[in-house]
Amino acid sequence: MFDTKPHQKEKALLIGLERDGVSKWDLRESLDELAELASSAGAEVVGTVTQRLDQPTAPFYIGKGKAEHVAEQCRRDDVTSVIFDDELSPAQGRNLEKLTSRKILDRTQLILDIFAQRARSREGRLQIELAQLQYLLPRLTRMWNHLSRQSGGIGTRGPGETQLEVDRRRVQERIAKLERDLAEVRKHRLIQREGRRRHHWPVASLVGYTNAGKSTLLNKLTGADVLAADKLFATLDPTTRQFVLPNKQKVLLTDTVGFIKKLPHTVIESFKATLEEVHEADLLIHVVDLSHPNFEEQIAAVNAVVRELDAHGKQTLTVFNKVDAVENRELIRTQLSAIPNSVAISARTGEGMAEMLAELEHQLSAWRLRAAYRIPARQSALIAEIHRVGHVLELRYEEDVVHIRAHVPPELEGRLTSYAEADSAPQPD
Ligand SMILES: Nc1nc2c(ncn2[C@@H]2O[C@H](COP(=O)(O)OP(=O)(O)OP(=O)(O)O)[C@@H](O)[C@H]2O)c(=O)[nH]1
Ligand SMILES: [Mg+2]
Repeated sequence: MFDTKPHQKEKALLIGLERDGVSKWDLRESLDELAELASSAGAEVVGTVTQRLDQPTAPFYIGKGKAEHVAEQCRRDDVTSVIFDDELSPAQGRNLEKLTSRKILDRTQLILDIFAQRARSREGRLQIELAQLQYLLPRLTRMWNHLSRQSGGIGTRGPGETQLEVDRRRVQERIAKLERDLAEVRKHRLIQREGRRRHHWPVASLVGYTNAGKSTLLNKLTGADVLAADKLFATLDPTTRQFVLPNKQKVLLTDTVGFIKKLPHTVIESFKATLEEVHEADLLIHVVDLSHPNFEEQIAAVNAVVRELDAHGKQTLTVFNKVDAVENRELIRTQLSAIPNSVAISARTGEGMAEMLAELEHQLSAWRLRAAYRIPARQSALIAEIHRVGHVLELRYEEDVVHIRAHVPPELEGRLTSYAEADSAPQPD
């Protein structure tokens, strides 16, 4: 998308709206993050423009006067692109482009652009192309609708609509093809996962806000060589490495794409195959950048995505990272006591690593227990929960009772005692 000449850096102007009651998220912080996204995409941010409006205007998103002011600033400061903090309608995009003669982008396109730059694996590329086309498809329609409504008459109806149909069909065909290819990739992934399952090693999945330090931690623990960089969405493709805890317990550790607030739904949808790793994990390691001023909102954003992936309720080790950059030691203490089973580390300096490994050992030791249960088949929510947060080894229906042999985390185990098979106390695997 940023297809300027090689040495010419894209110069971006950021635009945000201050809206009453609509956005709980502070505008300033949202724009700061947008600036980080822009520089991660390779642009230089030359300024920000904000406006207080109850709701976006249909033609320009911002007011007309403001839009003209933006156009002038673009000329004055040699701005090459204008980036809006929310999704724009196709009409807004077009009007703004006409008024400013500059490239107009929104947050979603920016994130998709970064993903497109980062995707290395075939799977990653397929997923990002799918997300981009899904973003495009409704816009294709609305754009043509808009055109024929505005100008109407000869040349816009017949041929225009035919062209639209052709374009839409092409995009839909391509989407269908990408979905088929991804289904293949998914099958392959499933085989790999089954292979790993045979080893009976617990799988821990690193989750966290983008730039929290997930890849740095994976590299530190396993000596892997995953790109860790101070830019958003450095990692896109999942990496799984094995490592052995001091007590000889083996663990598979998966690193994957970072999360972000307002992560476009199209992205989550098309990255489902990759994010499946999170869904299938036995344990989540939630890495938090404690040195970030908005770490609490980042935690909430990550939890929201985890929920969307139907991976909530899994056993989670919260790792407060970057403590070397936290001056307020009191903050570390309060966070550690606020969140159970949490540890504070610096993946950079190694501080706190021993405690983290001990906590991992502790949490995973429970995974070595497996137990057998008899559960009435009508308890479908409970059975679904065992699937989601546990690791089912065997499942057998017998009339209206389900026999399940599974590894389950301690909290769930506590709630299942009344269903335990008579002669089966939890046993080491
Ligand atoms: N000061 C400090 N910086 C760290 C620490 N851990 C990671 N970083 C830095 O934080 C930045 C992001 O680290 P990554 O490991 O790439 O983060 P990530 O969570 O994998 O990010 P994405 O792949 O973008 O989701 C890098 O510049 C790291 O060097 C730490 O403990 N302390
Ligand atoms: Mg990473």
